[in-house]
Amino acid sequence: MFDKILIANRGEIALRVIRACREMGIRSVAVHSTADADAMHVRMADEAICIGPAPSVESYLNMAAIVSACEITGAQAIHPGYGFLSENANFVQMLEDHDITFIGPRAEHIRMMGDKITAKETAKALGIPVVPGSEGGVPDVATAKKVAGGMGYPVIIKATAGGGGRGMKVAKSEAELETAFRTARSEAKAAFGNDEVYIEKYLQKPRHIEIQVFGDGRGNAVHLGERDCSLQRRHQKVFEEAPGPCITPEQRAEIGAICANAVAKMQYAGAGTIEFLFEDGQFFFIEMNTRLQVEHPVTEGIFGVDLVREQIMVASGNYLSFRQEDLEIRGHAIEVRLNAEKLPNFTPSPGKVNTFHAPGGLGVRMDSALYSGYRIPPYYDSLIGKLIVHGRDRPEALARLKRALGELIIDGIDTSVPLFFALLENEDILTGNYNIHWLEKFLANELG
Ligand code: MV4
Repeated sequence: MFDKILIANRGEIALRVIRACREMGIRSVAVHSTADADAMHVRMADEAICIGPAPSVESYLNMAAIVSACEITGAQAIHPGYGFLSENANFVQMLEDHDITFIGPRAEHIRMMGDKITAKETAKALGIPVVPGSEGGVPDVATAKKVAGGMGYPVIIKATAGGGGRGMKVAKSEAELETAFRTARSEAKAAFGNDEVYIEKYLQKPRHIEIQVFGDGRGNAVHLGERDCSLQRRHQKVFEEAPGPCITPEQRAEIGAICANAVAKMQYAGAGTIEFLFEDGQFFFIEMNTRLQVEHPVTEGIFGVDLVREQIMVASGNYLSFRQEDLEIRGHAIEVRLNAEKLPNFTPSPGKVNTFHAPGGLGVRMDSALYSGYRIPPYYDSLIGKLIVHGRDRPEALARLKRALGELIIDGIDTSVPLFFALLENEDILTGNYNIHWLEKFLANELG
């Protein structure tokens, strides 16, 4: 086992990893930008090292500085958290050259899933149901028309190098196809330096259901059920729950087994998420994320496992500490993302937090790097914490969420908390009756 791990991240996820390290008797090294000298992760880690100025490209994305920080402190492994370098195959290769262990999958799997066409082909070959669409990339408008005409409109054009909603265009009819195709291409070129696109049948009212998987890199793998992350605004999740309110135990067992088998066959190592669109009782693969996700705590809540501990165990060469039959769902968990944003336009609201008081009590978990007197810097994303609740069933989790939000005090900045009070009054939310478009419509009608 490692005796020192460097955390190449900041904020609540850095704390999350430091906590797992401490429980495992592993020393932790925080890295930080000059803007984060007073950040909580710097205070909570056993050691801290400054890796550059405020902009992320010069600090949290600065691979050479992070490797140097490892060499100086003697850390044997790096946990990347989410975002930043967590899905950067070149970083993983660089660490290999320096004999530093990356706590995550191998570079080949990160690269494979980063290319969305290869990801889809791999998924399909492994028996995962995929969205109907083009065979690989679509080189020109004429081919696009042939492909789209063959499967029927509407269609969606996506960037091969994209993901997470960037560089997508919908065409409702052949009349819209040429413009959609050309726009998708040029946006892909501008955003990713790669203009390759592919086409899929556009699903009109799906839910976003993602399956948590875990492999040990030696052909053993499990699934930890699904999360419903349909409530998103501009491709940012705001509310996530597990289990999915519309997924039956039979559907979970079936898609879960398919995913676990695929991950085992790939010899995938560590935590992963297989993303699906779910419509009319059917799952359609869209992407795989090769990292720990922001919303992992809802899965931890219902399965009672520590996913970060497991990542560290597997990275240091251990087999998975649980088998599929050991994993049983208990109750229901919900996470809400607390952002430093001013409603109704979600304008970033950094600045000084005069008072921070976290809620507590049975079934309440607050993952946040805030403290009273902390000044939120303007350079990074607006996530300032996650409130996760667990209950014996969904109604209990919802009631607990409302109670916990009532105890939370974040004074001095604007936050997204009022949105959650509004959601908790809504019949569709209370019954689980929502899809990927629900939140945008709600915001346009109720908060606009
Ligand atoms: C789709 C889709 C409908 N049909 N693909 C957006 C993010 C990226 N991960 C995939 N996305 C979508 N792909 C097909 N074939 C609709 C979306 C989509 C979406 C997906 C999940 C959550 C929120 C969304 C919001 C708008 C569009």
